[in-house]
Amino acid sequence: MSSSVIDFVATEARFGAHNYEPIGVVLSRGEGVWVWDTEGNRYLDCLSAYSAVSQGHCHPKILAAMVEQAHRLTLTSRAFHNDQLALFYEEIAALTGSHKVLPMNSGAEAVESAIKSVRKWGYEVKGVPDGQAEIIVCANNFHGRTLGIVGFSTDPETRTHFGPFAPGFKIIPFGDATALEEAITPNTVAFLVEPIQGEAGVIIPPAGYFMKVRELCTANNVMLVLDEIQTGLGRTGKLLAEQHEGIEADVTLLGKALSGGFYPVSAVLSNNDVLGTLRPGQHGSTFGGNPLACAVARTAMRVLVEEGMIENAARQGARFLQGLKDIRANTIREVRGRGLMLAVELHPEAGRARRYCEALQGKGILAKDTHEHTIRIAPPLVITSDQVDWALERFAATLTQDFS
Ligand code: IF1
Repeated sequence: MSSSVIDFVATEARFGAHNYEPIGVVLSRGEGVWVWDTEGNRYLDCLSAYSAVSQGHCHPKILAAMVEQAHRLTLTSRAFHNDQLALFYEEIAALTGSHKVLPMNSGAEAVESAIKSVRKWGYEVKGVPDGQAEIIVCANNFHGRTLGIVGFSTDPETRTHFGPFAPGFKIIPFGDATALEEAITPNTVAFLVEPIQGEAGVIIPPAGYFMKVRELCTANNVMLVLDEIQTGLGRTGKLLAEQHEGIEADVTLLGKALSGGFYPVSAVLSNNDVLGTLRPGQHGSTFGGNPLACAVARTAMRVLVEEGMIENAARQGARFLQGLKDIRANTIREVRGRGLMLAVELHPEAGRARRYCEALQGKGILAKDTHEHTIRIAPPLVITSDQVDWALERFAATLTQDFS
């Protein structure tokens, strides 16, 4: 390592809260699927900033939109109208088929906003007695880091010593429709769930699960809230992961790739009157819906569609998944994935996934472990067949490597 790398790492460690443990690479430039470190080494990015950079690093059209808008107007607050918000609403509604939009910034804010909205809907429309609203969530969920959200996490690392937490959440197993049926009461206002559990290790629910979930929610007047912050906007090979299940959520949450990684932009979308319960002054955000965010998001959505990234995610995802399945290595326990949201789960005896990620780094690939034994793979949706094959060669070499 050169002295400059040591300096960046040491300085971060000296001044920063140690709430991350990054792989020892200092990145300074990105273009498409590639990133470069401070020493000029090139890597294929198989994390895409946790799926936020789906359109590829520094996409030229999103960059141009951002720069152009930054020259004109960046922030007005919602105290005044701006000439980008209406266009953002129109375009995101047309893309997703939603009627109402609430713009926020981070993913966690979108989740919090949805929780507030479905509770309000529960009291004012469904008729739940005040203070009694229940929201059902799944074990091993990941919806963000705010207090409200970590309060219903089941991951000890995420929640320990951050309490006390807010009541009103019931936790059931993921992929178990009977558990949902049993958990619903007259006070249940919503079921909040990821279409595919990301942090849990890319867990795909059994076929038919979401059909049954949809039926149960409709029958019991329970809002189905799908957290598509990671799965949405093409990541799984469809615009929304719900399309794989043949269902429609009542409330859909988007974030991450909504800006192509340029800026935090998130949104709550609803196809009924959930967002309609919010009146002036009852919810908001200084930055939510700002013209810079809207201009960036409009272009991020446009290039996703115009440049065929969603279809490419389906095609390259299938190629990547098959290629991973074809690797004969006794380190591999299971390979999972849909579109370009992939994971390799290692046998516990193979050692920590982190070591494999470090070995991949040495071969020019950046990937991220999740939990002890799973390597998560989520490259930008602009990846080509040649690049998938290039990556597969390196995954094969790494997964067959003997670390003992
Ligand atoms: C971290 C995982 C990914 C999310 C879903 C909401 C949010 C996220 C489904 C919150 C955020 C991130 C954040 C990052 C790790 C990460 C992650 F490993 F935890 F699961 F992407 F794979 N809903 N996911 O996945 O969005 O507020 O961060 O904008 O370290 O917290 P945010």
